[in-house]
Amino acid sequence: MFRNLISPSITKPLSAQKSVRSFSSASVLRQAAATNYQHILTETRGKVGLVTLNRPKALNALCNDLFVEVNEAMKNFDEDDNIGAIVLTGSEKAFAAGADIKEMKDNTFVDTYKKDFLGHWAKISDVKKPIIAAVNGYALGGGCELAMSCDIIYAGEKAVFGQPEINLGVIPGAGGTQRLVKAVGKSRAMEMVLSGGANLTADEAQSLGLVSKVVPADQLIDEAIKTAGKIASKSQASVQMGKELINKSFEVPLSAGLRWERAYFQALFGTADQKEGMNAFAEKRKPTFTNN
Ligand code: CO8
Repeated sequence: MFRNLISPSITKPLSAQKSVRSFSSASVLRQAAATNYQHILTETRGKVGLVTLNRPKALNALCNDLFVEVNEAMKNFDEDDNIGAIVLTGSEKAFAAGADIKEMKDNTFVDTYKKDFLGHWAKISDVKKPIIAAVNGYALGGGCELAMSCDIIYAGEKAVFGQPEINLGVIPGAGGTQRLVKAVGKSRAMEMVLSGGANLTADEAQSLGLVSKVVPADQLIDEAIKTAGKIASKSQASVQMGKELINKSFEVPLSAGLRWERAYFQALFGTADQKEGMNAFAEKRKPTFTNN
């Protein structure tokens, strides 16, 4: 059964309903949304969808149900024409302290392999709209990987990025050996993944290119929403093609990537937004994009 409390095009499962929850600075909309999800909060701010991981007692450890909810919220925002970008955040203490260790500790190899354990984490990569991860506090293990699955990372001053899985007798499973290398280089990625330490501070993460902006913790969400709002004001086809192409640069050789880029650039001349954008420039006015 589904019900819509926030945005006309957003539906939330009542099955995940939680009865009592207290909020410090949450908005009314956020509280309404929290009654429908058990482990996350959702709200809209203008054209921006905000997803907040909300499992504070476990430092937002990414249990299976939490990730199911994240995927559903992301899908709903992705399908909502009124939303142009998404922000994903956690609490001031933890963006997420990793996959839920207690939930998975007794798993067997055969089960995890046969059921593709945590394979659904990859669904976040199917989201076409840009996602900004606003990271305060711990982003460890799967938490760091979740942030890296997003398109832009903003960090609060006390954010900590690390891949401690080796301390548990395993390795990263959702990008820690792949995306991290591309963001911070081989040596630091090796050090982090193999020693389970060498965590990155927010400033280090920024200087290495993992993070694009560091701000005081209490300003983080507003900063992320501001940038997301700016992105959401552009033509959605252009934004989504830009995201797709940048991600493609990790997958394909340069010549193929450049060919894709040129083809998409040329295709955009078939949109009303291209006419509006270029006419507005010529007429010295601001463009009004209609996503057509
Ligand atoms: N899983 C489950 N519970 C957790 C987790 C976690 N990852 N992290 C913290 N918690 C719980 C603690 O057990 C504790 O619960 P309780 O109060 O019931 O004892 C509560 O959160 C608070 O934690 P602490 O008391 O430990 O808080 P501290 O401030 O002392 O320490 C730390 C904070 C440093 C973050 C510490 O909690 C910690 O080291 N956590 C584990 C970090 C970690 O190892 N993360 C990696 C997990 S493995 C992983 O992410 C693999 C991802 C693979 C993805 C594959 C996809 C296909």
